[in-house]
Amino acid sequence: MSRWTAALIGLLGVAAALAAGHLVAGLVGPTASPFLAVGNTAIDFTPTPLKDFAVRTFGTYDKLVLLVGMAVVIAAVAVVAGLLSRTSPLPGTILATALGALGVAAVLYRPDLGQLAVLAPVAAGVVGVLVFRWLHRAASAPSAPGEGRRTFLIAAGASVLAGLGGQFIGTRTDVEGSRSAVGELKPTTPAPAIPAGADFVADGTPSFITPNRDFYRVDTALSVPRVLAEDWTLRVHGLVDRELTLSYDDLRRRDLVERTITMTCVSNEVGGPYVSTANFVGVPLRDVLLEAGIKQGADQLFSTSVDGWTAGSPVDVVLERDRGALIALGMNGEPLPVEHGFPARLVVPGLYGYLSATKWVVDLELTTFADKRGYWLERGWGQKGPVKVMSRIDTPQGFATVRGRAVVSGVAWAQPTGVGKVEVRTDGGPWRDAELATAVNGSTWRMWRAELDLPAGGHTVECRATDLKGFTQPAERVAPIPDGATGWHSIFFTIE
Ligand SMILES: Nc1nc2c(c(=O)[nH]1)N[C@H]1C(S)=C(S)[C@@H](COP(=O)(O)O)O[C@H]1N2
Ligand SMILES: [Mo]
Repeated sequence: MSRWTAALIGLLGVAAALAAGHLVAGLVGPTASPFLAVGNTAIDFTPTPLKDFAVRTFGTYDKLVLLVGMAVVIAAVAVVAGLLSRTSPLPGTILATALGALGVAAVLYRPDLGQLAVLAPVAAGVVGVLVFRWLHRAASAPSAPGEGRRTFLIAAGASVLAGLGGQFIGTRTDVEGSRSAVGELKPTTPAPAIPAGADFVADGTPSFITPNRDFYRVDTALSVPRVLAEDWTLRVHGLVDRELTLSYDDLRRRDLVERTITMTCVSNEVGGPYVSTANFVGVPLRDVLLEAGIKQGADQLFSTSVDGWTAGSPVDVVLERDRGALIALGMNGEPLPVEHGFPARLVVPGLYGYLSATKWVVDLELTTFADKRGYWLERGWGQKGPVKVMSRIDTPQGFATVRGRAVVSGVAWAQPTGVGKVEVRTDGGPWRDAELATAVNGSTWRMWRAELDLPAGGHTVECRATDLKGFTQPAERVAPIPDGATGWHSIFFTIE
C-alpha cells in the first residue's frame, strides 16, 4: 500500500467517525458532536493564561481559531495513524477507538448534556473503526480492480452527507423563528433618548449606542446555545422564602424597563475593544429577587446558563435600588440576539461580565460564596468584579500619521458612578482637561475629545479619567487577571 493511500485511509476513517458523531448528535443534542464536545471541554480545561491569550489575540475569533486548530491536529494524527497502518490496521483502529472514548469523556463532562448524548461519540468510535478497517481491506486486498478507489469515494461521500445531515438536523431548532415571534418588547419605562451631543463620532469616537452586530462578544460557547423562548424558564431557588419558576411570557407581561448600560469585560486590556453600550429592555432583577424573598446569610446570586456556565454576583450589589440590574430580554429595540443570550440574560451595571452577565440564563440560586464558585472564580479570577475607571484613545490610531491640527478622541467609563473628567497630555507634559460629551447616565461610557496644537514630528498622547467621586484612574500598569487592567492608554502618532 502506498504512503498516500495509507494517509488517505487515516483521514477518511477519522472523517467518517466525526461525521457519524455529528449526525447522531443532531438527534441527541448538537453539542454532543465529538468535535464540538471535545472542543468545549478543551476550552474549560485550557489553563487560564492561555485562554486569556486567546481572547486577547483572537478576540471574537478565538473559537474559530480553536476549531481550525483542532481540525489540523486531528487531521495530522489521522495521517500518522494511517501511515502506521500500512501493514496492519491496528494503529488506525486504536485511533478511532480513542477518538470515540475521548468524545465519551468530553460528553460526560459537559454539564448541559444528558446520558443519551454519549450515543454520538459511541457512534463516532464504532463507525470510525468499521470504516477504517473496510477501507484498509479494500486497499490492501482488493477483490476487484478499482475497488479501492470506489470504496474511498463512497466513504468520502457518505461522510460529507452524514456531516451535513447532522448540521441540518442539529440547527433545525428554529431559534430565529422564536425570536421573530417574540415581536416588539415595548418598555413601560423607556430609557431617556440619547442626547445629540453624547458622542464625538465626527472626531473618531464610536457611536454612543453600539449596534448589536458590533457589540463585543465574549463567552465559552463553541456553538451558540439555541433556546426557544416558548421552552425557556427561569428558576429562582436556594436561600429564598418561595421558589419561583418564570416563563418568558411571565416576564414579558410585566412592566418592562429600558436602561442604557455600558458592559465591560474583565479581560479587556488597556486600550482594548471589550466594551460596548446598548439599550437593554427587561425586568428589574431586584424585583424578582424580592418576590422570591432572600433569606438571611445569602451573599451570592449564582446564575447558570443553559450550557452550564456559571457566575456568582454579590447579592448586596444586585439588590441596590439604584444599580439597575436587569433580567434582560431585549437589546437595542429587538429581542436579544442569539449570541448575546436569547431568550434572557443578566446585566448588572458596574460589574464585569464574568461574574454577572450570564447569557442564556436558566437558573438563579441564592447561596453563599463559601458554598459555590462560578466558572471564572474557579479559574483564578476575582470574587468581586467592580468595573475599574478606564479611558481609551480611539483616534488617532497608534502609529497613524495626521495632517495639520490633530484631534484626539476616545471613550471613558466608570460604571456605575460615571465619568467626571478626562485629561490628556502629550509627550509627558502637563495634563489638561479634555472636552466631555454630554453625560447619559453613570452606568454608561462617556466620550471625550481634545484638540492638540503640536509641531510636526512624532508624539505620544496619553489619557486618564476621573470618576464623579474624584477617583482618578491610576498610572500603574496591571494585567487584566484577576480583577481588571489598570494603567493609562498611550498612543504614538506622527504629525506631518
Ligand atoms: N452563558 C455565558 N454567559 C456569559 C459568558 C459565557 O461565557 N457564557 N461570558 C461572560 C463574559 S466574560 C462577558 S464579558 C459577557 C459578555 O457579553 P456579550 O458577549 O453579550 O458582550 O458575558 C458574560 N456572560
Ligand atoms: Mo468577560
